[in-house]
Amino acid sequence: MSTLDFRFTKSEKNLNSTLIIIPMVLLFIGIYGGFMQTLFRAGIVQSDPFMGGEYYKGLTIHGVLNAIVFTTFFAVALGNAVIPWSLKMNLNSKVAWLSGILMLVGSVITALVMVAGEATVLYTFYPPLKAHPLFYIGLVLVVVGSWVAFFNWIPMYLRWRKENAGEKTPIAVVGMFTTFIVWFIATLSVAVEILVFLLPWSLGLVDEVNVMLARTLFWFFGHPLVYFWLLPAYVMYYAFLPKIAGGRLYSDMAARLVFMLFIVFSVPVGTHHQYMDPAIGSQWKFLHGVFTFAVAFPSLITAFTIAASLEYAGRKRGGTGLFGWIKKLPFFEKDSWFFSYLIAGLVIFIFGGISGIVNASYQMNTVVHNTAWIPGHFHLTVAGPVLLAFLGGSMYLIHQFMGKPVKMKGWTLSVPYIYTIGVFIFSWGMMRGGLIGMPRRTNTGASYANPESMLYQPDWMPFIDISVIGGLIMFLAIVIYIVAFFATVFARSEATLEAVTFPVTAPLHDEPANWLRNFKPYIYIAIVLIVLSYTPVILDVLESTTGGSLPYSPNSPVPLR
Ligand code: HAS
Repeated sequence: MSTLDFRFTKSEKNLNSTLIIIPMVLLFIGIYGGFMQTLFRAGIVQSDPFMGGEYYKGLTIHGVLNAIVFTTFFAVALGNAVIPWSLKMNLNSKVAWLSGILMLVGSVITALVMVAGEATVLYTFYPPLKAHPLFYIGLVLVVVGSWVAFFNWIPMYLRWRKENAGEKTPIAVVGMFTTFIVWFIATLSVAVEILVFLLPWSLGLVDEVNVMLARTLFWFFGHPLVYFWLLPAYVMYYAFLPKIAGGRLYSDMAARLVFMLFIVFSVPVGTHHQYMDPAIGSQWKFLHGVFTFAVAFPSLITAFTIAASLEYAGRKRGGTGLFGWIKKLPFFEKDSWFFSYLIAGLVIFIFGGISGIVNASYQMNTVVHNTAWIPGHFHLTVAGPVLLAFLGGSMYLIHQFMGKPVKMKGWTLSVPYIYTIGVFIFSWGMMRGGLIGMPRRTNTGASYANPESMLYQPDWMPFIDISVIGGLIMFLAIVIYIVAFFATVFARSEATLEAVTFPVTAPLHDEPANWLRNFKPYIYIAIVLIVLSYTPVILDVLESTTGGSLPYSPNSPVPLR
């Protein structure tokens, strides 16, 4: 059966549309929370007119809804879309719905607890900041729901392998399995952190919690989390972008190697978020630093492979000369609106990647850690390439699964370019401010602009103002996107869009690469590296910490009992 003959069931279409639409509403609430942060900092507003509350409340809503909820839903929806389509097999619908319902219930619980001000703990939920037990329970449901989706794909894939022995697994399937293998390994540690430590502590069953151990378990999860965000974008860069650009994937082998390297190196690197933490020996920080440079390598391969694929497309479209092919790419063609989301993200990621390499270097990390440089970095990664790829992907999935024509195509096309201008201005302001010591995440009451605040520092103000301008442009771009998205959702269906299809690319060369066909060896290597790199870290933490901490609230000067 060709992919043209494959049909999604109505139930699959409804599920995937739900998995896109509901988190889009949550994303918008989260982005609104983010925009409010920049206004608080600049002293333009003192309190959120809709949600009220203090700085940590808004920042928690922003981080959790955007970085955890929206991304997890999108990754599941993309997997539910490209895996059945590529393997030409329908999902087990009951299991797929179970996964969706668990995630929806979990997200709604988490969102309500945050809006009620009962979880001002940021997306890292570091103790001793303590949230209401329902916050942790909601997050657990989101994660378990995503596991159920993954477990639903595994038997399909095994059956496909049996029936298609000797055939290469389609690249989009390799990418989605890589995403969820990394996610599954990473979430095991956060499951331990929540179920063994934070939840009993939040329920009052134990008084104290080991802060360093909890942070270490969090970062075991926290760094691979960033690749869980990035990998679905890579699926779209490798599987869709060359075709949308009018060309082919330059090297199928490079793409497969990239995904396998992410399985190997995504996890044993988390301590680079803890370079400045006590309790972990510097030799283990060095080891995690080495692996951090290793995990940048697949992104460097991606830069060259995707650039070569784009050059091939540009030349096929008539481009000549050293750079003449770039002009021929469909940057401003309304029908290629999806291209703009992917290419703008890639351009942003050049700078996100460079700033990541800066963070990874221990000495430079001592300058930028806990400063506004870091939000500058992650808005060039998760809130740049990842967000734009997910927005483009969401529009494409909705258009396909609901059979609706994309509305406001000109505006839809312009969103990534407007957003890119905004995020560059925003991140430049944050990073320059960070370099002169402007801190991140400080709960200063209202703003750095208040001369009575302990953290008032006039030198920071120009950079805060610059980031407000960038934030405003980013917010405008998102408002345009949301209008176009819901205009598409509520548009009249198109009968011609009966069969769902994806712009999957063909490789330029035939490269057998048999050594890249099986996930197992790479999972084994990853497990060995994790054991070698994390056992001494955990032992160090256990040996050098005694007792624990009572809960603490940002609004209370004394620890809570
Ligand atoms: Fe990071 C902190 C190091 C990538 C997200 N990172 C963070 C935090 C987040 C985050 C959220 O070592 C803050 C966490 C917190 O709340 O405390 N990061 C790295 C490194 C990489 C990296 C080495 N980060 C990411 C990605 C993220 C992300 C991806 C989200 C999706 N990061 C760190 C470190 C810290 C950190 C430290 C801790 C800092 C601290 O002290 O707190 C690498 O993976 C980056 C490799 C990327 C490249 C770029 C490749 C370029 C490409 C584009 C090519 C363009 C083309 C277009 C083809 C080498 C692929 C051509 C254009 C035409 C027109 C033709």
